[in-house]
Amino acid sequence: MLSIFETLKSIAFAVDEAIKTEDLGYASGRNATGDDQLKLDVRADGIVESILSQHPLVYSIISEEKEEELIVHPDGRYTVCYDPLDGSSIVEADLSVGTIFGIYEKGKLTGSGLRGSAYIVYGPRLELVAAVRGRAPRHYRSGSEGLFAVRRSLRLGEKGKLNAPGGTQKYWLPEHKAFVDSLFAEGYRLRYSGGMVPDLHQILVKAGGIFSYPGTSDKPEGKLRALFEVLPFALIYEAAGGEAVDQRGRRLLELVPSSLHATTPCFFGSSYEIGRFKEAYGVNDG
Ligand code: P6P
Repeated sequence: MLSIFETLKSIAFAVDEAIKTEDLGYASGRNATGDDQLKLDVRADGIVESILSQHPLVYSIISEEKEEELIVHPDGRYTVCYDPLDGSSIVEADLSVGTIFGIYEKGKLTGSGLRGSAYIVYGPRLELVAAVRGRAPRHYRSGSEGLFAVRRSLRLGEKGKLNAPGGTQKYWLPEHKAFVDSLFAEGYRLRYSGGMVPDLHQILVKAGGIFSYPGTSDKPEGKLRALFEVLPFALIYEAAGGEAVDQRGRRLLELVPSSLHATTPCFFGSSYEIGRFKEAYGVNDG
């Protein structure tokens, strides 16, 4: 599986170039979830597909931008689910965005079938974080030493200072608003850009805090897609010593998504903040 991570570096370089040069207008189509597609979404999806589909260990690839699974190597071992450019709509504001990968055992598209995950951050620097289940995430940073030359492990502390509350506040459930406000009353800092990858990356790099995208009255099952976005980050957060749960306090890595493009409420963070979430929602350990 580690050799699949190697291909992500060439994906990172190619998508980073596309972000800097592609037209930011809309393409003609919509993705599988019904979102309008930007030309950049289509371009990034094509780059990921063309590079990943060459790797012999990859049995199939499933893109957030497409409805169906694409079988690429019948003898392959893994299915890679990916979001080619998460947060693409904020590129127009020149904010950081990312690509997210989940590497699942062939035919096991569930939390327990996830073997490894990774994400790329297209920001002031090109960064990559990758984790094999149960081992600390590795953080690769680019700079004067070269592309992804600097490496370190990522570890979450018991408690942080950052609060990244997603979703439209008008549609939050009362218990969620009370929870978010209680953290701000404790002095937590608001850190939310609307880009899942940089928002979750910041909490990991700053070693603590919480990111939440709850079920809301307009989106009871949340907005973020389980296979492409939520489960890959759940593996990374648990591997960094944090927790990743749904709105009933259940581990997201025990989730069995109901469909390829199913969404789920999600809470990622250090253990103190997840404990506070469980108190506020009146849930125990799932
Ligand atoms: P909201 C981007 O569209 C995205 O899928 C994630 O990157 C981000 O965390 C979320 O949506 C933002 O959604 O409803 O808070 O604007």
